[in-house]
Amino acid sequence: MSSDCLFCRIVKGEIPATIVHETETTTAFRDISPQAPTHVVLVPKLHSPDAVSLVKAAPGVLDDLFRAAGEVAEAEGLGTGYRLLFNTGEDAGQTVFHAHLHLLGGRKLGALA
Ligand code: DGP
Repeated sequence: MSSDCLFCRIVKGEIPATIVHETETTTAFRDISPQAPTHVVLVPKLHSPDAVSLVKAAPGVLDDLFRAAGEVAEAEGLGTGYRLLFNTGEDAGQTVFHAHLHLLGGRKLGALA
């Protein structure tokens, strides 16, 4: 946990967020700036700056994130499809340097840029 990391602070409950799912290793909450009718961010409770660092530090946690994403997608009724993505690094548009998996759905999604 890092005291100056936004997502660590959401995980700890210091900053409010709409939590939709929680497991031993993962917290999932609605994105503050949704890009689709359903836009949930799934974050490991363990601080790691991006997904590749996370898989090196704690490989099982990545499995947990994807499992939790499937559970959220089912709960949100996204049976016709959804997108899971990690922005990794500044050029990919990553703005919060605590690994997080975006789950987007609820509309037809366009091609990736
Ligand atoms: P990325 O650009 O991949 O680093 O995604 C960061 C996401 O985090 C972005 O879609 C907006 C979201 N976000 C940023 N600050 C907050 C916040 O304070 N609360 C919530 N719920 N989401 C946030």
